[in-house]
Amino acid sequence: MEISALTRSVVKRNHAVISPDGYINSNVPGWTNCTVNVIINEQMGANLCQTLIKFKENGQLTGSTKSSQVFFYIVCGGCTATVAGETKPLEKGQFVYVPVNCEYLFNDAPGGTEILTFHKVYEPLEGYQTPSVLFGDAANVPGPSYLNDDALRLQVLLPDDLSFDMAVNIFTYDPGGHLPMVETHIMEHGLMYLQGQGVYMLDHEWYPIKKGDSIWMAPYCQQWFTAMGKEPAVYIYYKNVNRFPTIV
Ligand code: UGY
Ligand code: MN
Repeated sequence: MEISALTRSVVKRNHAVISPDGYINSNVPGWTNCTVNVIINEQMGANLCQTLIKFKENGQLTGSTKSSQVFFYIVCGGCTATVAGETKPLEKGQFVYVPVNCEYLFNDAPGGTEILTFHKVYEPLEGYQTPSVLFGDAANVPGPSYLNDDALRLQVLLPDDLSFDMAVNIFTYDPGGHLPMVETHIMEHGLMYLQGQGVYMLDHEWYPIKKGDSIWMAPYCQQWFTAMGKEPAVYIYYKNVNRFPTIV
């Protein structure tokens, strides 16, 4: 028998593991006929926001970005996205990057469609233009091996271009594949598992993780992962990049 007093979720000073069993929905103005879970945001101590939206019948998201850019990724199902006047159908694995000060509408989504979002306050860079709207498809993004390890593959979804101050990547680990070292870095992460399972080490604590789970890693949260099970483990993750790293 499951016991409802237990969860794998934890929220700590410099990391969090959020499993879907503890989701409580938020009402977001303009996002209608859908459930919204704010999985990571500044209330937690983070500098990013990550949400998961699940559509019911006739769900839609309308609004406009302000000082934050938003990356929308179709986890399952599909929809029609209209961003800055450009309309495209989106299905599983496809995405759209919505820059600051930009209107958007997501509709025509069958019930059960899930969209993951990453939000970050945009930091302009002198001499570079603010990025424009970008539609893409993870299926068309190459996944070269990571640090010469064929058990690990990394897909970089946004252009490697200084005008962007956030990266969104998909990391695939074959069973038994693992990060080649414990990472200790200033960049922050938000992530969600799209497939598989494994064990994440965060700040020297060990967590079993599986599809549907999300993780927040604050700057300098030490991190390592190994995939377990019979299928590759896959997560999509956010990282802040390309800006002067300190005010000191
Ligand atoms: O890009 C990264 O820092 C990545 N290797 N980190 C991670 O997957 N935890
Ligand atoms: Mn990292």
